[in-house]
Amino acid sequence: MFKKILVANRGEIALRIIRTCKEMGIKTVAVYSTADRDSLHVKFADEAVCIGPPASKDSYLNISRIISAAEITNADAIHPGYGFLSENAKFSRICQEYKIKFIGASPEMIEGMGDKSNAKMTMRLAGVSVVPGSDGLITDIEQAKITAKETGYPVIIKATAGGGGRGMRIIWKEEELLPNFESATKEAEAAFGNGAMYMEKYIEEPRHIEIQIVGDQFGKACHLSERDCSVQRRHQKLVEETPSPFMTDELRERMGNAAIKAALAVKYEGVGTVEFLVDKYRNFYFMEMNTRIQVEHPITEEVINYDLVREQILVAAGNPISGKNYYPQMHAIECRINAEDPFNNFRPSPGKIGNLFTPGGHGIRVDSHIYSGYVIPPNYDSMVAKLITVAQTREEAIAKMHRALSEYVIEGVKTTIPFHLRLMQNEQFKKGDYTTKFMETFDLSE
Ligand code: MV4
Repeated sequence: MFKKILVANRGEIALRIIRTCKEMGIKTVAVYSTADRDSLHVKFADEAVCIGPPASKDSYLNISRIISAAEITNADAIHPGYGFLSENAKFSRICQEYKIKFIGASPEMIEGMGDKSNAKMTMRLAGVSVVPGSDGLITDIEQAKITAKETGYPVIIKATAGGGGRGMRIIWKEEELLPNFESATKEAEAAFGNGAMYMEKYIEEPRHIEIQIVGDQFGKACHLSERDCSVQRRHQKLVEETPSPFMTDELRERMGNAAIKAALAVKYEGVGTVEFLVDKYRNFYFMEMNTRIQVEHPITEEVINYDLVREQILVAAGNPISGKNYYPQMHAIECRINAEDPFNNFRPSPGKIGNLFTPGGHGIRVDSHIYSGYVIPPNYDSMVAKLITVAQTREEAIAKMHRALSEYVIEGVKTTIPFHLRLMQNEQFKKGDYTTKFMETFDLSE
């Protein structure tokens, strides 16, 4: 087992990882930017190394500084959390070269899954269902026209280096193809340094349902059921829940098997997520594979009673997985509490936290790094807490969430708590009747 893990992240996920390390008897090293010197991850870790100024590129994204911190503290592994360097192939490769275990995917896996068109082809060849469309990349407008006609409008073009909605265009008729192909290519070129595009049939009003998987070094893989992440705004998830209100035992079996097939096809090691789009007929299509621990992992932990970070560390250290699938025994919901003003277009609201009261009681989990007096820096993600409820039924989990949200006091900054309070009372949400289009019509004033 590892003796010392460097946590190459900040905020709640850094704390989350440090807590599990403590429980496993593993020493921890925090790294921090000057903006985070008063952060809890710095206080909770056994050692802490300042790695630079606030800008992410000079600190949490700075590979040489993080490797230096691992070298001087003698860390034998690095946990990257989510975001930052968690899916950076170069970082994973450099860790290998320095003989520091990267608790995440191999560089080859990150590269293979990071190229979305390539990932899709890999999955199609493995027999996982994918959205109909181009065979790999679209290289010119004539090919785009032919493929669109064959696929049938509407179609969607996506940047192969993309993800999170950037470099993506929906096209309803042929006239719109050329201008969108050109602008999306330019956008992708500027954002990712790679303008290559592929094309798919556009699935209208899909649900975003993902399957948690875990694989080991011995060629075994299993699934840990789904999370429904359809409540999103501008590709930012706001609420996640498991089980999905749209799920059936039969669909879970089919999606779980597809996710395992995906994992086995790439010999996946560690915890990962296979994202699917699910249409109203319960057809599902492979979208992307995430090779990291995700923000929303706690809801899975709560319904199957399983520590995913512990599992990540155990698998990275060479331990075998149990080899059985896990099914939700409870219902869990996560609300992402962001320092943003929901009444002002979710505009970020950094600043100093005044009075703070955190909800508690039966079935409540709060993953957060904030405290009274803490200053939320403007340089990073605006998420300040994840409020998770777990109960026997969806109705109870929603009622518990409403109760917890109404107890939560975060003074000094605007937060998304008022949004979540309204969402928990929304009839459509309460019925579980929502798709990725839900937030486009959700009215905060109701
Ligand atoms: C799609 C789609 C409809 N049809 N692909 C958005 C981000 C990227 N991961 C995939 N995305 C989508 N791909 C086809 N063929 C609709 C979306 C999409 C979406 C997907 C998941 C969650 C929220 C979304 C919001 C808008 C569009």
